[in-house]
Amino acid sequence: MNPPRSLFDDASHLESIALVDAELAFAEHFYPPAVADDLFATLLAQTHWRQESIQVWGKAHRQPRLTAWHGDDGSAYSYSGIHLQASSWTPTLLRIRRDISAATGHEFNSVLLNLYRDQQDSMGWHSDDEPELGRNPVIASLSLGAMRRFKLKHTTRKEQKTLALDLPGGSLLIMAGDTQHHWQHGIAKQTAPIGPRINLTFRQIIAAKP
Ligand SMILES: O=C(O)CCC(=O)C(=O)O
Ligand SMILES: [Mn+2]
Repeated sequence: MNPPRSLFDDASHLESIALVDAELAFAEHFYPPAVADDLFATLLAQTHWRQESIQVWGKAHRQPRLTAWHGDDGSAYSYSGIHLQASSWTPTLLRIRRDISAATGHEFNSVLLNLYRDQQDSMGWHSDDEPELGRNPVIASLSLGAMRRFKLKHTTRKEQKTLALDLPGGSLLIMAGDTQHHWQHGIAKQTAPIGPRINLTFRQIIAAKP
């Protein structure tokens, strides 16, 4: 039997990013530009994008982006009062999942797609720490389309500077280990006009909610 491949030791150009209380790896050119552009166009056109409403203090707010959730049959996911039933895998999503699994040695049974239509779309500070993801989830985040700035801030150690990572189309960011216990991440709105960006976060849901 082959030993499991390390997250940071493979031929996929993933390089470790040093950050306390976190395990991060980044490949700026996981896909070459032509492939990334193709995947972006296909996903933009073929995805059934929805604008969900989340509950904050009992009040419904429309999310400032569009989303879609795909995964293995029967998988479901909940956050901020949204319950998403997975749509099935498409050939494009299966292809990306296969490439990311080959590069990381990790399996993923679901993917959340986010479409940031322009500079006004965003994602607030959060950790991906839902119980369904298990204790130390490996989350693989592929970016396509326009480059946006992804920020990470430590939740308790104020001396830790916020880390800003520009995520260009075709880049892959892996968050693993105890990253989700100590850091929040998000994508802020920006003033400079920018075109659409799609982000896919591949996740492994370990248990169905009762
Ligand atoms: O768009 C991104 O880069 C981040 C997406 C994200 O954090 C999420 O889907 O949980
Ligand atoms: Mn996240």
